[in-house]
Formats: sequence, C-alpha cells, structure tokens
Amino acid sequence: MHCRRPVIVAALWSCLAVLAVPMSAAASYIELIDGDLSGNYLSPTSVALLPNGSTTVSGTIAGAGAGVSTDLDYFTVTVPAGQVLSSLFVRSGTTSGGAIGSFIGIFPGATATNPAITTSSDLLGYYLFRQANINTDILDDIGTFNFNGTNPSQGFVPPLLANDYTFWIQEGANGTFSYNFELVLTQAVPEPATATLLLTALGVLAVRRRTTGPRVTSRKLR
Ligand SMILES: [Ca+2]
Ligand SMILES: [Ca+2]
Repeated sequence: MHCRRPVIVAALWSCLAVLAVPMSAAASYIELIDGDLSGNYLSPTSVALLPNGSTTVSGTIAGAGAGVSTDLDYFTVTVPAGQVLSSLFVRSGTTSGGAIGSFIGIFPGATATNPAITTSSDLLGYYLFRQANINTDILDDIGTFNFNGTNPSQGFVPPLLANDYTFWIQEGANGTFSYNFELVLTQAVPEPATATLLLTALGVLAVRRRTTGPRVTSRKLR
C-alpha cells in the first residue's frame, strides 16, 4: 500500500509525458497518510522515488531525552539506472530537535546497521539538520559532515549514483519533532571517461569515412 501512491503518480506522469503536457513531477511518502516509517534497521520502509522529479518524505521522530530515541525512521530508496540523486532539500514544516539539530544519515544498500553499535564510518554520510536549513540542499553537507571533527563518515560528493540507499532519521531530545525532505532525481550524465571514449570512437569513425571515401571513388574511376 505504501508504494501505490508514488507508482500511480509515476504512471500518470509517464502518460502525461507521452502527451507532452508540461507539468511538474512529484511523488511523496507522508507519514500522516502512509503510516510511520519503519523503526527496524533491518527492514526499512521502501519509498519509491520519482525519476526526473521530486519525492517528498515527511514525518515525525521522537525522543525521550538524554539521547534516547523512541521513534526512529528508516526508509530505503532505489536510484534507478540512468538517474542520480542530485539533491536533498529541507522543506518547510521541519522543526528538528535539541540544541544542534536532528540526525539524518545515509547507509549504502537496502538495510542499515544496528544503531546501538553503529559508528560514523558505517555511514556514507550524515548531518544534523535544523530549521535554518529550510529550503537548502543538504546532500553535500551529509557527504562531508564530521561531528566534532572526530567522527568521519565514508563521505561522498553528490550526486549519489544508481544504487540502493537507506536513510536513518532520529532525535534523542525529549519531544516529537517534524521533518520534511524533498529528494530529487535527475538524469545521469555520462562520466568524463565514457564521454571521452564516445568522442574517440566518433572521431575514428569520422577518419575512416574520410579515408575510405576517396579510395572507393578512385577505384571506381580506374
Ligand atoms: Ca516516524
Ligand atoms: Ca518510525
């Protein structure tokens, strides 16, 4: 049931795209409508991302204070072949918690690791988001953040390429806090090496055409 809405929206978008009707693409997972995201790091909720468009993921996390999280949210996304995750915007409605913000982390693959023993290096990246981040893209911050300068993640430079990724959102301060994220998929561009190979291949073809053309003509003339 959780996947139906994005799938239907994606199908609608495909139809409209065929008809060349201009329209902004969007999909969403809203906890208020779709239910609480999984708190099980081994079985995150699957959230479908809309290709060449935006997917909103919004909900709440809760804590009991002293770093104890009582509602953790895990969700897995698949960045399909030919697409990249280019941005993650913090949108309005985000409250976050504590003095330094709420936690968001990204694991490579379709599961997370046990939060009781997870270290920063298990994560591709992580960040402490807050209201000041509203309407900014924090994907690059997630890729470079290093709390206290002593907790490095694996690190990455956006965009995130085609693969499965698992997001982990939590807050240990006392209370319930809202988040509202926009994940943006865009078309992958060929890597420079691939582009160079293509250009080289095209160049070889062009040279061959130039060299074979006159020879054929001269044979015909003889
Ligand atoms: Ca939740
Ligand atoms: Ca949850």
